[in-house]
Amino acid sequence: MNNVFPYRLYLVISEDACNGQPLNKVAEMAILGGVDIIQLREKFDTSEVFLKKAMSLQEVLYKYNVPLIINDNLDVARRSKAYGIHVGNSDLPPTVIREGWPECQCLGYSIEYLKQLISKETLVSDYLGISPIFDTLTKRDTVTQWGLAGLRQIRGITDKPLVAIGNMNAQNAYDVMKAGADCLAVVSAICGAADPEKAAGEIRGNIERAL
Ligand code: TZP
Ligand code: MG
Repeated sequence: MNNVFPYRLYLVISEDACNGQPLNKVAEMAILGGVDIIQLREKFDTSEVFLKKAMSLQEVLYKYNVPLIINDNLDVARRSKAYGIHVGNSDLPPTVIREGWPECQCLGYSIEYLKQLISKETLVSDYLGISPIFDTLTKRDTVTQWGLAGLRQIRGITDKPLVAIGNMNAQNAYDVMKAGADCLAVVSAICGAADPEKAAGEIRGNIERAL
């Protein structure tokens, strides 16, 4: 945890993940339930469509003072005046993002290999996504399934804020926090829930219990 990343429950949202419910509505309900940061992750949109969704989502987020992170699109991140950007191991490297977007306030970087931890890319990042903790249907092209043991190991190596992702839910939230996560990132357990506010509230409650 630090001033740039004091967040505990991170919603990673896409239109597809919302099962036909309007994205902005799901985001708003999730915020009311306890989500305190949101990433818009649209892997298949054109930049124009992605930007439109980001600008529209910003109207909701400004109302609640919740920061927006854009997944893997520097142009959309800058143009939507996002708080920051999240990149994976095979995306534009964090050092390049820093050069291309000096005003970026929050840069997230996914850790898929242990060797990434001792790198310039990790050094310039504001938080690390530990990806994935558990197997998930939401993302199939993963490398290392860290599990709780892997998360504990990483906690012992770095002081950077750690965001756990990959099948995070109300059942495992407490244990994942106790294993060293600072924040949990969630797609389906909130976006796919019949009541996203209630789902977020249950996860948030178990996070708070572990602090
Ligand atoms: N990166 C690693 S796992 C994952 C991403 C984007 C998907 C997590 O989705 P879910 O539905 O919360 O398991
Ligand atoms: Mg990527």
